Amino acid sequence: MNVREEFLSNYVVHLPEALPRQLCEDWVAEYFQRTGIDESDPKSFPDNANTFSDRTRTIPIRDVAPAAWQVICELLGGEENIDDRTRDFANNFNININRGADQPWKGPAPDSPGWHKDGWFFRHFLDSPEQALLCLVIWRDIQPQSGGTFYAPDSVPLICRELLAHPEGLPHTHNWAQWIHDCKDFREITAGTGDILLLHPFMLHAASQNPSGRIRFMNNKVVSLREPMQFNRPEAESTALEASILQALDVQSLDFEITGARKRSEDFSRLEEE
Ligand SMILES: O=C(O)CCC(=O)C(=O)O
Repeated sequence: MNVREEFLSNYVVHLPEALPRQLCEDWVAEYFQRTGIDESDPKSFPDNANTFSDRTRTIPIRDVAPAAWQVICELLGGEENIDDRTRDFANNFNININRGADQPWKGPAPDSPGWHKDGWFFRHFLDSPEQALLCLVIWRDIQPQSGGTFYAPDSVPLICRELLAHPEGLPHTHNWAQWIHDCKDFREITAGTGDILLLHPFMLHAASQNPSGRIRFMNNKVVSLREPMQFNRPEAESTALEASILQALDVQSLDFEITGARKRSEDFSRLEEE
């Protein structure tokens, strides 16, 4: 199966060892050195332990993970389509030190807390360019029950239909999670050091508990398009992302027009007025 077919079948592509192991180990070691956190000593954990770390390093995806960059470009119809501001990896890790570690473990299910669609910095339309992929970068291996993100592949068609029904656009605070109750396919990410998972941008997902005693190091890297998607190109010219949305809506082509104004924060910060 090529990556386009894989994305169309699963709404996710898992790229093992896409980043060099040594780089991952160096960046994780630098985090421990910089923060003074000792994984074996909970007294060294900060108060808000499960949040983003500071960004001190940045590197172009093309240079550090060329094969992954090629796949990203392939799914989005070519490098020229990708917003220049979203072409780097950085070490502002999503840290999960011990989320919910004091509670009994519960696997992914409709009642897991925190299901959401990503994109707090823009108003959401079916063709929105701002969140074109959910790129999960795994800096250290994630075993089962160790903070791997939960996701629900069969949420994608439901979110496509919700967006199609709202050409006026929806705020990022919309109740996306209502659709999780119609999903049946619930998964938990497990991955190796340096793996990259490219999830469909409409995928409902949620943070999970991490009772493992091992810090989960991940980035959720937004990749944006320069221009809105188009759903009425000749079939062979649709990008894999566009084709996945047409497939999810069970149509060959779509004349989609937005009826409300696009809105975004230029610095990717949370849109407050929404
Ligand atoms: O920390 C996680 O596993 C989930 C992160 C997440 O949901 C997000 O960044 O949108």
